[in-house]
Amino acid sequence: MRLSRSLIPTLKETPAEAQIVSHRLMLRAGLIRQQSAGIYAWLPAGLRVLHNIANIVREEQARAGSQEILMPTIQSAELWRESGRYDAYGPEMLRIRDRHDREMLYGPTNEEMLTAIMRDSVQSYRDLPQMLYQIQWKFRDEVRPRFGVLRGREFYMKDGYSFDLDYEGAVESYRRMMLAYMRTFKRMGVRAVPMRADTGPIGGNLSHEFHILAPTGESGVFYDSSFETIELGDDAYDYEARADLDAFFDRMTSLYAATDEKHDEAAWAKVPEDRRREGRGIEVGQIFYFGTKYSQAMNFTVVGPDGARLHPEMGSYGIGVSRLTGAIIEASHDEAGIIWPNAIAPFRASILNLRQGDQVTDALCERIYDALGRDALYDDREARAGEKFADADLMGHPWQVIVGPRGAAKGQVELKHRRTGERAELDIESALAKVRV
Ligand code: 5CA
Repeated sequence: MRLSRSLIPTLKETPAEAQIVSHRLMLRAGLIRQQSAGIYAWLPAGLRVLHNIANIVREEQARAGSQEILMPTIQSAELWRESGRYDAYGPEMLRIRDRHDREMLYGPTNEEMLTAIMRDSVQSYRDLPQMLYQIQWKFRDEVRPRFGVLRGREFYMKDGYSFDLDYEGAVESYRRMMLAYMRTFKRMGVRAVPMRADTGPIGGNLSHEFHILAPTGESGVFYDSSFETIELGDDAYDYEARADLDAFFDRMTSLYAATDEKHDEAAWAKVPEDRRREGRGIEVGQIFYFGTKYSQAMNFTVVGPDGARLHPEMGSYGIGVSRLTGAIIEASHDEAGIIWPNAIAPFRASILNLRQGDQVTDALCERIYDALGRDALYDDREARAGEKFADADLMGHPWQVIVGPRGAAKGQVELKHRRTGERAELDIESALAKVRV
């Protein structure tokens, strides 16, 4: 994209309303704009980030055997009365009436809807197990929306659901998702630690939250420092081998890690003192096993192998896709701005034209821009070099291809790596080769 023709409205000033660094940087880098409390519009560069995150989620869900669907954001109150959650959910639920005075709501999650879809479509034990997910907007009327997209009211979530015939199958699905989550976060270039967690309004008695460690996190967390160094999303484990899923789960859960709600002083005391870490985390995902809670309440049964009807065992699995954009920035930035992990960055490189209007410099920039295509953001604005440098650091693309008239005359550019700050004078082909890796 050419910056001169793009809506990437960077800001020099720090917006007064933003209390934490990711919110400030998302506004300053022109990724989002607030529309109402906790409700944001995603501008072109921000939407690229959101799509990059969602696509990694998609690929890893597919590898784990989950099928993508899309359910509506608006749901009927009737559905939620079946499970008893319409009243139980309280003021966090946005309730709406249509023109016929029918009670509707903007979905905060979709356990009821998918249970009803399955009830209509699946009759026999032969149709199970199944895993399905969607990536869709949710609404929760949070008491205190804050920290930008970290705690929004409207937010983008991956919500997945598993249906199994028995407890053993449901545990396998749960472990399968834990492995998928760890691979998902690893590919995003962040470390997320699985922690024993409370289940809240979703229900059930087994749950893990996945936390990116950051001092600005809303949750207090206690964990074994081994989580700072061990391999978290290992490729060696095979989804089709139950023993692998069990071994991975044991590895992840044998080391202590819990949120403050689930913190257990007796177990904590057994962690060697020099490995005890107390800190803060941003919850970027949560998985739940809740058995037959919804299949019973909503009377979803299948005919079992012996002819008797049984209630499928369920779990649900969330990832905060929009929250991740902020969480990744909390974990990866410096004084000058965002430092995007490669897989997430809106563009692989910024091209900085330091002498806009100079024939040789312009021609070289165009050549590089042609070669990189949609992976590059070309700063072709009539602006001072200092401004271009500052904006490129703020926007945080992994590479900056800096083109000035002196280098251009020799067919050379300066290549800067955003994360390390390393700079090198290179000919164009070598610079392109590095950016493309
Ligand atoms: N039904 C289950 C799993 S599909 C569920 O709703 N789980 S959840 O409540 O834990 O939400 C899943 C993820 O969505 C959370 O881990 C978090 O990363 C994200 N999330 C939840 N509330 C918000 C919010 N207000 N703003 C941004 N992200 C949120």
